[in-house]
Amino acid sequence: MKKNKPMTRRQAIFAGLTSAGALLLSGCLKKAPPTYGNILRMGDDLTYTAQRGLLSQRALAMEYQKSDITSFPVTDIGDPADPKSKAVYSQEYHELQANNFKDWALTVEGSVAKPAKYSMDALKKLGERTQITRHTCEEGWSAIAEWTGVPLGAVLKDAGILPAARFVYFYGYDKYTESIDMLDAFHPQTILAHTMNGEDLPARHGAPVRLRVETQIGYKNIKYLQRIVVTEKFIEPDADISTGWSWYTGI
Ligand SMILES: Nc1nc2c(c(=O)[nH]1)N[C@H]1C(S)=C(S)[C@@H](COP(=O)(O)O)O[C@H]1N2
Ligand SMILES: [Mo]
Repeated sequence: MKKNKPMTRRQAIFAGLTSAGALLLSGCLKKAPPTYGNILRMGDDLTYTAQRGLLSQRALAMEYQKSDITSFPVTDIGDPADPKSKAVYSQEYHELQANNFKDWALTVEGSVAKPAKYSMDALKKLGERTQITRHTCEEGWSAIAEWTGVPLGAVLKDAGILPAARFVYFYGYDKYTESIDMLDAFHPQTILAHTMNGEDLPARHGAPVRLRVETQIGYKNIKYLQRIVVTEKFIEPDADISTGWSWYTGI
């Protein structure tokens, strides 16, 4: 809190509520968590602070056996390849899909020393991890699948992530966006998945690449990935926040 600047009501309540969390975090989280929205969102800050303080960066989400794999519904804002879909239709995505995504490349830019476009082959050279995990949607269903992909941390390292970087923003062809912080970005189970249950990622599950972030709820797992932007600042409005959902949804 800066001197001579009166606390807002929200800051005062937040400061009081999270003083235990703040003490716990001193030395382990240098900067305050992102704050946004109104007083009703106060619990989000508390959740973020508490989880960031209590969870080790390496704590893994539960992994399952092949025999646990279930059917997997499709839920999204619409198919970016379909002009009649309720999502924003993307001519570019439509054409990439028609050519089986051979010309697809993921843009990585922002707070990185070497902004680049990664082809699927270039991405795959950076590493691979396979995990069988449970996806939990905020709408009340969950499903288990096996995901194979490239650790996001390996991609960020390859692009030369700069020391001041704090957040990673993701943009999908359907104009969906998501963002996560560095603890989740470098979490070992956070992968850019290109394979689901041993097959190329099916179109409606987000082909050719989607994010899997197993430490948060379903909507963080952005599909139809087009672009990643590394930032030093928390940018508002994020899709979650502008639609009334929490930005941080740790499970
Ligand atoms: N690009 C994009 N990604 C998205 C969504 C979306 O609408 N667009 N929906 C999210 C939500 S709410 C969930 S539950 C999962 C659903 O993934 P699935 O369709 O593979 O089941 O994707 C998430 N990622
Ligand atoms: Mo969801």
